[in-house]
Amino acid sequence: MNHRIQLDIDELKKARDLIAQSSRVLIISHRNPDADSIGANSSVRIALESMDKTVSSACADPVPENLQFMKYGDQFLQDLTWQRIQEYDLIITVDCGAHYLVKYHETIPQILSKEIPIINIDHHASNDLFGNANILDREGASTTLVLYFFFKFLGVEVNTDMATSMLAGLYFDTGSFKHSNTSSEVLAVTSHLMHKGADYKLIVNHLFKTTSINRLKLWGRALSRARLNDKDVLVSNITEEDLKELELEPNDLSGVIDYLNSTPDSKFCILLTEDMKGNIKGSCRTLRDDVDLSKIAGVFGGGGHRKAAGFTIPGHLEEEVVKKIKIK
Ligand SMILES: [Mn+2]
Repeated sequence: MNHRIQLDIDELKKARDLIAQSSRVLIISHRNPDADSIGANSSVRIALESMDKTVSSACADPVPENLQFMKYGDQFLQDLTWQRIQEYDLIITVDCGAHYLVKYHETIPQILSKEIPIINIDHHASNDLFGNANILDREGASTTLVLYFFFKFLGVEVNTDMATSMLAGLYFDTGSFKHSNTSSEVLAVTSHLMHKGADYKLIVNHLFKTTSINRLKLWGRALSRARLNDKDVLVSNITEEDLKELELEPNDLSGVIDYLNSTPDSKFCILLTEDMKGNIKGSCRTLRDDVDLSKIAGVFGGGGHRKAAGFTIPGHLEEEVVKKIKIK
């Protein structure tokens, strides 16, 4: 795939005006944040501070420890109230592939009412344009790649810390430059970010070389349970019991899906995980161009991209259910 980022010029201008009119900005990453969402938040925050704005970062879920190496990665607000949010005159959401991934609206519905204007910056096919301005490329490799061109439009100079945060997002969302979204543009921007001082080694050490023995064991369980069902879907699962035994969290499975998604014999792969909160999380990946996983995940109320998507449904991975949905 050799996609090039295309952003709507009217939306860019709207966003620029909203930023110009603002003085206190709240940047929100999606629930269960990943490196792209945190990298985007960090780089937008640095950019806005260079414009003398007062900025806070927020996420409804805690920032995983291995993402806190990015500037401001350890300074995220988690609990918010409407009263607190009203201190801001602009909200920017980053990498939120649909409005509900903001999560705060579940307890603070006003947050998405646009009473405080919203700039929605994202790269998911599933984005439902919930912002006053929507800076979006539905086929972009990462939100930080979209930001690279947004900053260019705004005339913001990329400094070293921004470059590291932006490259972290790009590195993560391209599966360390292995996924099919790794275009010539991705590599050109990567080169430019490294030229700007992005710390590639720091990124690799935190996003890839962070594996504990128990984590390897968990991955081993996920890999050894891989099976092809009668529809040529490769399926594996991890239960709450697995996670408890190894004293790990669902986040510790991040990355294993790329190994499940390396068999050309399967149409797509799906990893079902109990999230320890009474839900089953499904992560789907495919190598094929003729499968649209965002649609398949959509059937279960989830979303994402054509080649990478996910969903969450309430329930447990009981033997009976596993049989019924033919994943054995
Ligand atoms: Mn992303």
